[in-house]
Amino acid sequence: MYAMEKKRIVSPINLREDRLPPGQRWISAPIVYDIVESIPQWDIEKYRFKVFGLVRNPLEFTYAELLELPSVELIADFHCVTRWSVKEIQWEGVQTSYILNLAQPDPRAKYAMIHCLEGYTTNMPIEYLFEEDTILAYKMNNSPIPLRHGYPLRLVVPKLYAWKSAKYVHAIELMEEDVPGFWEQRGYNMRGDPWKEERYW
Ligand SMILES: Nc1nc2c(c(=O)[nH]1)N[C@H]1C(S)=C(S)[C@@H](COP(=O)(O)O)O[C@H]1N2
Ligand SMILES: [Mo]
Repeated sequence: MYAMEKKRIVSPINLREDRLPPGQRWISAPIVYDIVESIPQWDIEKYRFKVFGLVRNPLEFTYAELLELPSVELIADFHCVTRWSVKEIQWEGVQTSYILNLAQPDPRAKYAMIHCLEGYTTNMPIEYLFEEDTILAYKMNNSPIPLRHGYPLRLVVPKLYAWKSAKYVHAIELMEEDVPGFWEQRGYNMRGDPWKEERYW
């Protein structure tokens, strides 16, 4: 028997002529940015990922259950608002569209808040979670995501600046109103489209 080929998604942006957003430059590897100095070694047995808020079917997964869900490989560029970009990072995980379809968003749900284990939060319009290249990744460059790059689970949203690609994700909350997350409360943009240079305010 042959193992089924994993679906491979190349972010459509990587094929565009304006692939490098305005005001950015390429560097070779992502620089670690964290709002706290040290990240604990999370207890994976106690870890849960949740979807809550305006959904008909709230969800809760163990890490082992997440690994059982249909997964994709994603190749996508990564753009930090501090003006560096990294080409073609390879991720593996579950499309957020798949998870949200299981959760069945209430029609009033228009925005999402991403909640992270160390207390970081970030908000975005719900549409970005239905993009085919938005995933909850548990692997980076063919290995489990390194601790400082977001283990055990990281949101990857190639169409937005990297501060929206939340590390150490433990929940997605769906909301009717747009509520600012950690950096958004400190002046970062509520959407953050790099091609429109939506950096601050
Ligand atoms: N949980 C969490 N996610 C986060 C951050 C953070 O401080 N905490 N920083 C963001 C910022 S500003 C950037 S640029 C990227 C950096 O990703 P890296 O640390 O994997 O290079 O993570 C984003 N996701
Ligand atoms: Mo950033």
